[in-house]
Amino acid sequence: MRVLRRTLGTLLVLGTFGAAVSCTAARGDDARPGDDPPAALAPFERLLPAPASARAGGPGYAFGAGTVIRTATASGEEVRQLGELLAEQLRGPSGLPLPVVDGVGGDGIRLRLDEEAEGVGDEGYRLESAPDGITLTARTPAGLFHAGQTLRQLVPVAGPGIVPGGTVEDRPRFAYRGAMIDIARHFFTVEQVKRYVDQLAQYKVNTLHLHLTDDQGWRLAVDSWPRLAEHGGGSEVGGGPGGYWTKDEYRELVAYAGERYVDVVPEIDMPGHVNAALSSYAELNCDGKAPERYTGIKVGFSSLCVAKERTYEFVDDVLGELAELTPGRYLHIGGDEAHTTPAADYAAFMDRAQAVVGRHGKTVIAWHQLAAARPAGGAVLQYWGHDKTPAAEKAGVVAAAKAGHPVILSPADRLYLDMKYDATTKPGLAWAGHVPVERAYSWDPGAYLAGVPESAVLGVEAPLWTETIATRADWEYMAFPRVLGLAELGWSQAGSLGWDDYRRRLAAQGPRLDAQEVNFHRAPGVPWS
Ligand code: TNX
Repeated sequence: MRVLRRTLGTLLVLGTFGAAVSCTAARGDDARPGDDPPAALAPFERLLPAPASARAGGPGYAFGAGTVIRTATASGEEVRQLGELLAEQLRGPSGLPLPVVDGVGGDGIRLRLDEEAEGVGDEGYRLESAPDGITLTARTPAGLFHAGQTLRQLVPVAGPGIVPGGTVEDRPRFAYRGAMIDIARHFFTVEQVKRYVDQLAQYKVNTLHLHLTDDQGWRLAVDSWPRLAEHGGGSEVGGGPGGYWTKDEYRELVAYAGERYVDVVPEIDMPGHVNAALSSYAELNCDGKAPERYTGIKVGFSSLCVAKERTYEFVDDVLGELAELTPGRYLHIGGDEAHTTPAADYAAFMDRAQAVVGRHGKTVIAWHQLAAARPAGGAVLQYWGHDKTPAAEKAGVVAAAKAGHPVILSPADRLYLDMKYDATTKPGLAWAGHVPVERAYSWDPGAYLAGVPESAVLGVEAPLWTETIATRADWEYMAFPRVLGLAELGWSQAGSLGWDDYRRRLAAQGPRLDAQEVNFHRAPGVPWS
């Protein structure tokens, strides 16, 4: 009720693509500008990622025992299912039944698919809250899903009560907003990854990159080369048992992510990072001898045998099966740290691997080392350099971007979730330095690489490498809260970015993360309640 009284009749404008402009009345008379505790943020002010525009005003909507979620029959089964998912997410501990019913004509939460809706793009939406209900409008089901996630943030953590009156108009800055999890160095189950998908999707992250293979383990069953998973899956860093996903498990994860509008980008890392494969099949080795499985954390020592034709049969079989399992448009073929592969061999190998991806109807993503070889038409480069990356290496990426290759930005000293926050962080590495929460957030992807215009930036991604991460608790501790910054950098318009505003909105997510039992780092500099 306090929130309602506070926002009634006030106007808060998170200026369209501009800095937050708010009238102090929206924060309550007792608040001093600049130092409000997080609890003082009204619902429309605490949205994360920051929306393109939000105006609180007029009386709001009170959820009650009679509240229903409405979808138009004409919108089809997908929107209805989306309604069911939103109902499940909103029910929480509130005990409200929130049934999903046909027809958007009456009171309640209305999910309106409107192909003509203006200004929302493919993934954007409008949310309007008034006493007779809350209307979510979008051109696509993905837009409706994101609208629903915004609605979740407008209701109290304990479950729906009152949503203040107002309007949010919103759309993403970048199409690709990703997080990567490495299940090769340490094995994680589909259930654990599903939990991450839920955590990410609520902040409008729309891509999950799975690092499925590396020296220490091969994690996906391949019918034509069964020993990859059966033998190559049976190891991990530190000597644990490892594991692998069956094809059905992988499909289940892809479907689960899809229902949350998260695309899966699978990665088979080649021609380096392949000890698990080499160990599984002697014939993949130039000398015909299979090495032992590997459980350490060195990188850059293994390579497929570039000269052998059998290597390309392997690549074709593996990528073919993977393409068939993957509805998304991308296959990631790694290409990083192939330190034992001579440059000419590397380029020759990548030419053929890229062609295989194309033949299976997919688009290549590779780590930015591909820029030093010959990126195929349409190939996307994932940049993982950092402030100390040599200028010549950066220049190669800039040239590729100028030649039309979209770039995904994953600067290691900003977005690598395995970098320690500071010297006291127990898990993690520090080769790219320490990455405190402010550093992870405070940069502009549209202006990051000199010479790469915003139009060449497909988006941003935060990888989590797991050499030092073996448990869900450590995974969450390293990802949260930094991955929320990634979400905002990917979604929010440039003018809405700003650490001082962000850290207060981040603090306001604390109770939500607590309610979801996320083991997050209560980083200093954020006014957690
Ligand atoms: C670099 S990033 C790697 C990974 C490591 C990571 C550890 C990249 C493409 N290669 O193999 O796991 O550093 O931070």
